[in-house]
Amino acid sequence: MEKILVIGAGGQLGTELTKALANKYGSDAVIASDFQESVRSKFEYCSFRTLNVMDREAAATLIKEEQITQIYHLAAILSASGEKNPIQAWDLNMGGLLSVLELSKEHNIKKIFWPSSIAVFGPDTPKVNTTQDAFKNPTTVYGISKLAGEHWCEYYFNKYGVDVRSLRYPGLIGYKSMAGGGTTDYAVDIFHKAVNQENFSCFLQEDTYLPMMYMEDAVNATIQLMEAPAAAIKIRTSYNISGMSFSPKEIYDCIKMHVPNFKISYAPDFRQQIADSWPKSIDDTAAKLDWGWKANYDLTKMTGEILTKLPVYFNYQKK
Ligand code: NAD
Ligand code: AKB
Repeated sequence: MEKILVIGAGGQLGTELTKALANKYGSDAVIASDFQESVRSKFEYCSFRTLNVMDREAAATLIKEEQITQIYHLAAILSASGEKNPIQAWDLNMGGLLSVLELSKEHNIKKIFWPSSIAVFGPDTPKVNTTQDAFKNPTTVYGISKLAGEHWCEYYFNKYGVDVRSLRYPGLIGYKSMAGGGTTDYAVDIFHKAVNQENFSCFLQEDTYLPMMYMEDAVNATIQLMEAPAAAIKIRTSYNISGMSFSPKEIYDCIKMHVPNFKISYAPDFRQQIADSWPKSIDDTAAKLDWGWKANYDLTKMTGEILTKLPVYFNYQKK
């Protein structure tokens, strides 16, 4: 039987991915873990263990005790938080990954998933339909850690046969969990303001295009990648995947069709520079060819779905 450990399960992605894994493989097959005990209540449907990924001994004990066969390692400090605490971001993003890779080698873990990001690209990368192998000169500590992490994954695969798989996620947008510490977070926050009939102040300029993806597509891509036969995974750094691309003005206009009184203003801050260094859109031909990836959601379909489901999910009262 598979036994899947999700590290950093309490965050924006883990909240939804862990549930999808439990739905697919059964609740008994999934252990959610996070260093924040406070997220335990999100995981009433499966086991939860408090784990700091930097505590190698504790992680090794958990892996042995629970006979873990797969690891999804999600714990990281994202782009905007990383610029405030660069050394801490490097320590967690690199130290956590290296620890998981070593443990996977030592304990013969069958498969590992580790997310990379569009943050591996930099200001000199061609911005439109950025290709898999486009030039990369990341300027954030987050992007540097993801680019180095991609190469560590490839190294462990080539040198030790560790079956580690990875996706370069764009900004992820879902309605079941809040985003925190990233540059794309505005595209999650804007929906909460809209359904609560509050004005939204955007920290990016209105014409800042970024690659984005609906959470359901991201979760499906992740499970599809992990289910693919090993021989189909030809890229062992990380795959580009694409969902949609839009600017703050475009998502605002789309929401306004459902919420006519919704108002936005723009107050760009330090995150503008980060956004300006990233691609506007992504070419994901390799993921399509190698393991059949295809996104299901565009901006219109995602917006309609979130505006319907978010108020019910968070029990927001109509004003
Ligand atoms: P998040 O910040 O919402 O969640 C991270 C989780 O990790 C949190 O619950 C946190 O408590 C936990 N954590 C932090 N330090 C830990 C530690 N030392 N030990 C154990 N747990 C720890 O992040 P997210 O948005 O869910 O992102 C998950 C992964 O996906 C990250 O690797 C991120 O880089 C990647 N990613 C996310 C996005 C996005 O838009 N959300 C885009 C690209 C890549
Ligand atoms: C961030 O904005 O830092 C993340 C990402 C694109 O990696 N959402």
